[in-house]
Amino acid sequence: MDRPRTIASNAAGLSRADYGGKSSTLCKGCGHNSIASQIIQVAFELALRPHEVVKLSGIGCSSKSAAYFLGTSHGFNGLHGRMPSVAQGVLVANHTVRAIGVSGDGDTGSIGLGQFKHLLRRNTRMVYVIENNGVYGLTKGQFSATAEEGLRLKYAGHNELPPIDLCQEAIAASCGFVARSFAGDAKQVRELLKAAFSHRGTAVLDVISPCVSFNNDDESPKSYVYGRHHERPLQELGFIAPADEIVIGDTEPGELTMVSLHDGSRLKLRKVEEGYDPTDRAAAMARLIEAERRQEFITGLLYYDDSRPSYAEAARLPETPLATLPDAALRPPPAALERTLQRYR
Ligand SMILES: Cc1ncc(C[n+]2csc(CCOP(=O)(O)OP(=O)(O)O)c2C)c(N)n1
Ligand code: SF4
Ligand SMILES: [Mg+2]
Repeated sequence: MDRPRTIASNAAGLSRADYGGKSSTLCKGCGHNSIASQIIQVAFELALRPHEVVKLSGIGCSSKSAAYFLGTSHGFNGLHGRMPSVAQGVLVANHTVRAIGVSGDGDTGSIGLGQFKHLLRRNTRMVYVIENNGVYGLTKGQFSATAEEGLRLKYAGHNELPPIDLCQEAIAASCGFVARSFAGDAKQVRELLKAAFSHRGTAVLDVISPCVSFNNDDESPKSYVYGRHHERPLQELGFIAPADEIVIGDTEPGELTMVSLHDGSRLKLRKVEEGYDPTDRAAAMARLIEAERRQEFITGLLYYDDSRPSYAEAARLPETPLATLPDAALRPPPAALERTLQRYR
């Protein structure tokens, strides 16, 4: 039962501290720490009930960071690159829990790329955060699949291969919520996270998250200095929960776009880049390819489409989660099997 609300507590009667986790053992200044703080803040602001949340991760410094938020929620730290399979299992067993996966660019873009693409294809409802630093931080800084071609780093040397853009991969896989952000832009990360929790299917948030130990040279596109100087937001974002609806009487025609989210909340997009339409799939892909060519770092809501059913909807999972159905419903008696077999005899 929810606790009564006090000034420092949210609608679930919980304080921000109730959403914390263990103390971080990551390097001081690691972008992943900042993302963990934003997850805590967003879970507090959305008044998520920790026992209704499951956090999932693979292997890497990024995947370790799931221990640093929502300490009383459910959690499963899977194998490297296999978080999507674990998430799928969890969400088939109980599609009513709120799921957040935290992964790295290696975990998602290198070893886990196939798993990532199939999760998006299924549109399993979860927030999928990629903490993208272009290197395998945990194993001492080798280039990952998202490292820029030609990048030279002190420990990893020279990268000969072209990068994989995980937002392009997500759009190609028909993901209906694709966003990019920067760990140094806390407000944008928060607004996108809130909207991601309200999405119907898989919501991908690719956050450039500098690795201060192995990929933070000023000229590296995944460093703090580069991000601060080159971030080019497509929109200014504001999340509006259903209960806040009353405050949006001030829309300015032509400047604001409202994106209606699945649960009745909305994302307010104030155009920064003239003419950018996040609902145009081909244009979103073209803009990402253009950004890559110009070595630009675009952030914001890149693509949005709420029309695809989630996996639970497409698979017609019963309203009551499979995990809580009684044995009688899950295990039909031998006579039921016999009746089914009769049809094939
Ligand atoms: C099957 C398997 N292969 C390789 C490894 C070694 N390994 C552990 S973490 C990691 C890469 C982590 O990189 P990333 O996902 O980008 O996370 P980061 O540490 O950068 O946050 C690798 C290759 C492993 N644990 N398991
Ligand atoms: S090695 Fe890099 S990714 Fe890992 S904790 Fe340190 S700064 Fe973060
Ligand atoms: Mg990494």
